[in-house]
Amino acid sequence: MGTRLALLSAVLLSGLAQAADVPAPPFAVQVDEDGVQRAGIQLDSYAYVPSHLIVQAGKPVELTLTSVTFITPHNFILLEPSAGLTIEQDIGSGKTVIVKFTPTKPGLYPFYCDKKLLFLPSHREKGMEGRLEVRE
Ligand SMILES: [Cu+2]
Repeated sequence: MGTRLALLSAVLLSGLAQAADVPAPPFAVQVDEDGVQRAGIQLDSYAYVPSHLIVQAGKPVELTLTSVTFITPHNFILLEPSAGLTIEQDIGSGKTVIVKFTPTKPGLYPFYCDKKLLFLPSHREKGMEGRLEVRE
């Protein structure tokens, strides 16, 4: 037990050390006992953490989107109607919103924030983008 904890700490610490330059590994979402795939995503300026989630097709997904920004509003857009994905959700600064959907088709689908101030690049262009990987 102690060894496993130490190992886990080492993995977490090395992950933190690399966070700045190496993309985090994909996050495989677990299926809860009630069959729902639940995960949380933190929204900051300008990133989603985690930014790459893996879920299974045909099972409901619940994403808890939590903004940790002080002023800047963000959103979560995932539009792939052919895969059952039509999400356009605003998340105000400091707010938490839950979105529910069931992906119907395997694939790799981008999600992003399209907020922008007039004449400035969008948040997506500043790197606020992630991927939902739907597996068989
Ligand atoms: Cu944004």
